[in-house]
Amino acid sequence: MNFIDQAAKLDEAAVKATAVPQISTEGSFSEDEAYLIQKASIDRRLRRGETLVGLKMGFTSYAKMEQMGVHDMIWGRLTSSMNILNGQTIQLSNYIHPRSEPEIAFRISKDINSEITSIDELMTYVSGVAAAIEIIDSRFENFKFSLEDVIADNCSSTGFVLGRWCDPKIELTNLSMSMSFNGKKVAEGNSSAILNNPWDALKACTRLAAKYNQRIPENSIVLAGAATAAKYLESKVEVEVEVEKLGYVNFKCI
Ligand code: OOG
Ligand code: MG
Repeated sequence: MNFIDQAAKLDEAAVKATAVPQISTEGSFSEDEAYLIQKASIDRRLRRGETLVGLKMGFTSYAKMEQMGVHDMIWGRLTSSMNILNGQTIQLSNYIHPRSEPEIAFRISKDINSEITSIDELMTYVSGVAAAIEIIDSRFENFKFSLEDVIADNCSSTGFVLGRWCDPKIELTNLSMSMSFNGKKVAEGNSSAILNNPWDALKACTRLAAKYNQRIPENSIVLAGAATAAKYLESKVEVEVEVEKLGYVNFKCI
């Protein structure tokens, strides 16, 4: 397994919006090797001038694990080019087979360099929480992958949209979360589907980031993972996510 070649293949697949075969069909590789490929592909983006703006958690809800047939938490990196503004329009031709999903985002107020196990302590590192949408676009054909494949592919990340920042003291359990396409509900869930409490997803993120020597920088964001299954995007659709108490966030597709 040549990490650099695999990273280049996945990065080019994203740039060209063209799917590639799963890496696992060439032979088995470990989770640690998958994270090395992810890091090498993100390093290519950073060399092009993008900056690291956050981390994301994946498969923190059963709805997502069931949809994708993968049963372990994963984490990936978010870069500046993935940031889509609230209300912005995206062009679907820039993507392979994009899907969107409802999320909750945390805004990190000071560097996190090690695992933080207490939610009270974690709260001292967070200056805001927001309703968010993640756009995922697996670089693998048919959106099919093994756990190692999807880790190498930076957990399918391609975009994220943030709503308005809210007080982090707002209770994040048991909030209804829904996503609609042109005003029609396409996914409904609850924030407690995210590891029973989205703060536990941030806690898990501090553990995994520390394990892989990834600092969670001041002013970066962390996505907790989707509460519902993701839905394929279509042209002329306005996607809106509502999280109870946190409000609305949206983007449009052409
Ligand atoms: C992998 C990304 C998972 C989440 O929120 O669970 C994820 C995928 O579903 O392609 O972002
Ligand atoms: Mg997600």
